[in-house]
Amino acid sequence: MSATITAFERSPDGGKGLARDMPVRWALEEVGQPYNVRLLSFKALKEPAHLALHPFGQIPTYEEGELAMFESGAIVFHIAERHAGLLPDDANARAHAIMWMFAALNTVEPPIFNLALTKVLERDEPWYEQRLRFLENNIHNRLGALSGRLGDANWLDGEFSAGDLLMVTVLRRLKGSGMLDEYPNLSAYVARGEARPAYKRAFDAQLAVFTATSTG
Ligand code: GTB
Repeated sequence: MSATITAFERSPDGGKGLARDMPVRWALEEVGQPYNVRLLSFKALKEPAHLALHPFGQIPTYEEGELAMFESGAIVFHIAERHAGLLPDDANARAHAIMWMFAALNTVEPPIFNLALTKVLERDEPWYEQRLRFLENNIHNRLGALSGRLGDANWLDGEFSAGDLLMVTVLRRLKGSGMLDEYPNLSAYVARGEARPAYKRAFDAQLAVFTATSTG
């Protein structure tokens, strides 16, 4: 039975693949699993039917038979554990791939996410510029370290893994900020992720939703 995920009926990102159904779609495409998508309005996110699946009233969710899950990272991990292609068989290499999944979400993403939030919500605060510099500095610290670790390798730890899938997803949020440009190997890493056929299928699928709901 195909899994069903939830996504925005009309994503505020304009189809740029920044909403968090994107890593779930990408993971499913990487492992060759078909899936259904249930589209939700912002209003429907906070209604009882959806809150029963997701206590915080967000997307994405993932339903597969009796199993219902939320949290994109946990969903990607579940998909990677159930199907070949996103986690190595060797126990230590697998542990490393999982470590990079957590590093992407727990160590690299927070300052990137906070910068985006600050730019939207805190622009009128007297300390806005100071906060911006602080977060940009934090991001540069992370990017510098990540860039050093990646070096001239294609992926973070051997073959492409769920760790790379989440790291590329997180770094994509910086596109347009110019911050990635200072790290050519990270820019190339993101481009390599985006060039994967599975990524392209996932991106096109979420863009098709946006296009259909914007013109329809
Ligand atoms: N930790 C959770 C996960 O990873 O699954 C976070 C889920 C989450 O933040 N979901 C957001 C949501 O449902 C959508 S993705 N928000 C509605 C709400 O909270 O009421 C976050 C997001 C939203 C918009 C853009 N954008 O426009 O670029 C990018 C990312």
